Amino acid sequence: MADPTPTPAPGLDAGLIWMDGELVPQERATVSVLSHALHYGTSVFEGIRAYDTGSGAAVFRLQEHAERLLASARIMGMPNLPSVETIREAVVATVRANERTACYVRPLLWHGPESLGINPRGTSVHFMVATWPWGTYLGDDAIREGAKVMTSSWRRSPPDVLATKAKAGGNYVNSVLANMEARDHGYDEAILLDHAGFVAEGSGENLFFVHDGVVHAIRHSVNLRGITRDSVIRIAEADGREVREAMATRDELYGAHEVFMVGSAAEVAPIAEIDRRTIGAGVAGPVTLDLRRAYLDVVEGRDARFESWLTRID
Ligand code: PPE
Repeated sequence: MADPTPTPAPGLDAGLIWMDGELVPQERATVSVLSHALHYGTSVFEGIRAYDTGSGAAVFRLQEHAERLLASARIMGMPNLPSVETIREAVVATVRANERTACYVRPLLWHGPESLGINPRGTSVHFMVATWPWGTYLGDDAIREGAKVMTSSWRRSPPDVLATKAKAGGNYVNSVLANMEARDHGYDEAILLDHAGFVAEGSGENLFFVHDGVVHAIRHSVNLRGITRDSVIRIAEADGREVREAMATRDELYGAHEVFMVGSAAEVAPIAEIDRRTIGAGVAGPVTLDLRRAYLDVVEGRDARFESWLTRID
């Protein structure tokens, strides 16, 4: 018989989890198998990082993440939502209760178990926040040497197929398929094209390329409006770099001087190889490494110009 108490995955130690207004131990933060979200992917989530600033933890761009969580929920038509303030307070309370310094933060809203069938109306909406330590997303080797990535055979969904601006659980089946394909073939990550064949994004990251010193951020189409993408653009501009938004084909990336991925989990991650073609010198490029350093200075509280992006936990 199945054990009714789910055992936490080894390595995923979330400690105390915020569940609908209270902090409960991970073992008790469980849901019904009849939850609508489990059957139909009707959840929305965020991925945030808190960093060790040397004088306590700081959550990076909490306001923007809370706002995007609510925007995703509204796109999905979820009722009875917490306020931005409640989301912020829940994140701060969870980071503080677990005495985290650096961690990943995962807020989630989902439809509960009161009824099944496609229409979620009539189900309750729940809110949780979990935190856990999470090292480099693509692995230390990928950061040091540059990631090896492949163009996925899976496309990003067109905007009239899925609500691509909602960070919704169900949308991530697309990312899961692409990421599994890439990993199964020995690559670190997948790049997904859009329905027209232009570069969209990674399975969990936005993309940039550098050509002749100019930083190009892949334009929003069916990709997520990334908060790291926005941060990197603003940091690069503040440091006097020229930044453009651009569409790109996959072969444009092959010929770029540098390509890198950004995301809350991935931070700023160099790409050394796409589809077995060497990018630039085949190592983490100088502009990428400079932007990565600048980004880490900001998130770890060493750059006073961007202090307003940090929510410091006393
Ligand atoms: N695109 C996708 C598809 C995506 O999932 C993310 C974040 C981004 C772009 C970058 O967005 P932002 O974090 O706001 O800069 N991916 C999150 C989930 C990763 C996961 O494995 O789960 C993240 O980075 O937290």
